[in-house]
Amino acid sequence: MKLLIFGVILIATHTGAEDLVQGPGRKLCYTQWFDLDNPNGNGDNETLQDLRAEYPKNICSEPLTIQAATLTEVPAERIGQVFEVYDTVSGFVCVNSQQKNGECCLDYKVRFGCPCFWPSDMTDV
Ligand SMILES: [Ca+2]
Ligand SMILES: [Ca+2]
Repeated sequence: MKLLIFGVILIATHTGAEDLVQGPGRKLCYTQWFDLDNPNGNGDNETLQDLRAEYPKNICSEPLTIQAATLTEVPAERIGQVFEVYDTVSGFVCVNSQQKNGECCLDYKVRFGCPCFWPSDMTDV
């Protein structure tokens, strides 16, 4: 009886390990860069909602990462401006009135990291 229980545990453990090995890869592929809006008006709005409307096939349904950068290729994190929205669910929004010293937002572009099996318009990292 003890031997049987030991055997069952062994099989269960083994199956779990196999699942791990065969689990889906998490390799990331980036979309193209998107720049829909300019900083005029109330700010620079690169929301996922707007981008999906404009490019319905180019962004996976659940992006894993988002990157924003200025049009001169500087990562948004290094600029030091305030971003109202910067996430994989809503996209990116910089509001002019939230910036220091009456500055306007710079013009930003965004791209998304998707699982690599997503079929369209992907470039490798
Ligand atoms: Ca604008
Ligand atoms: Ca922009």
